[in-house]
Amino acid sequence: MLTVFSPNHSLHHGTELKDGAVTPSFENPQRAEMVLSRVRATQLGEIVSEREFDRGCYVAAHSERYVRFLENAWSEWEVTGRQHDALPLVWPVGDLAKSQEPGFIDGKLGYYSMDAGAPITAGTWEAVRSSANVALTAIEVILAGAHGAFALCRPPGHHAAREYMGGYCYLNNAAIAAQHCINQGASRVAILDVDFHHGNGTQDIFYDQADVFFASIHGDPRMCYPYFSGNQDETGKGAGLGFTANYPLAKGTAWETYRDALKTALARIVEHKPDQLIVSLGVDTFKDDPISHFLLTSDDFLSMGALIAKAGIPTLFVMEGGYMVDDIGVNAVNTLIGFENAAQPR
Ligand code: Q9C
Ligand code: ZN
Repeated sequence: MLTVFSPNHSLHHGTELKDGAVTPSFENPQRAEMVLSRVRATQLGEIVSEREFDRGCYVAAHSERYVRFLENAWSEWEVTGRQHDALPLVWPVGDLAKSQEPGFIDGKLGYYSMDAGAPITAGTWEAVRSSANVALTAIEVILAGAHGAFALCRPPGHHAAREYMGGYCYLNNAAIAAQHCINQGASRVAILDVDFHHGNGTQDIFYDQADVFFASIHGDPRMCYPYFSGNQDETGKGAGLGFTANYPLAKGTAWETYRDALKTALARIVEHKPDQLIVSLGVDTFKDDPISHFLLTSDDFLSMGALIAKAGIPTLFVMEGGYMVDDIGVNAVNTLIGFENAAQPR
């Protein structure tokens, strides 16, 4: 299977607030390097660089003004004389209607975010747009006839909605790839999100669309981040009603229970008859993940890949979360190897 990778990911390295203290983000550059080394060590296949796409491809999944905000945020922050990462500190919740964009960067940061988990740094935009280009380059390989491909994206994307960042995510790489398929003529696409956290951003982007089916398996939002979405009764709205499916699972879930949810989600996906499947591949479902609460083993990711292959749909894997750096390479690549070993050639 072909892997698309950009060294530009390392331009983004930020901090986060953990238990009230500023610490280096769990979402660090070493993550992508560990996955890349494992792709090489296992000889998964060719590794290629991303190519350029125009911003219209990003605007297919986000608003124009949000993309402009991401592009300009660091320079607007920097001219105010601050050097540390730009983090939001105020949000327009409840009746503080989001009627107009603030004129000042501190207001914009809150206006365009769901939490303080997506720091803007000097290299963030360059890394973010390269990550989206990695996903777009890889989906074009699928559109050209490959049965599988791997977009080694960093930063991740699934918490980023049409108009906000959060949870280490800025542009939604999986959503951008999915909408690219539709814009290139696909009738239907499915996105399967196996990251431990609910893919709230992807859900937001496609919530009222019938052409992109979204299924997410994740920690129950009553106990797990992002807390405010991912319940079973969220199934889409308008034309999109019935085209979103959520499978919240309790903390402590291990493979057997996870597998049943995965089979159910895949059956729904097959029913949708998608031309392409995009997997938001977070491996923070791993038993030793430092910020998550499922109990999957490295071998379970082989089984996960095999089950996904059985759906028989051309599949793009897009890297999302996974914070146990020592094992992230094995876990991500095991999913791909499991898929490859079970896939039927087209
Ligand atoms: N104690 C992704 O996996 N912090 N983002 C949660 C829980 C934010 C995860 C803290 C986690 C964001 C792409
Ligand atoms: Zn996650």
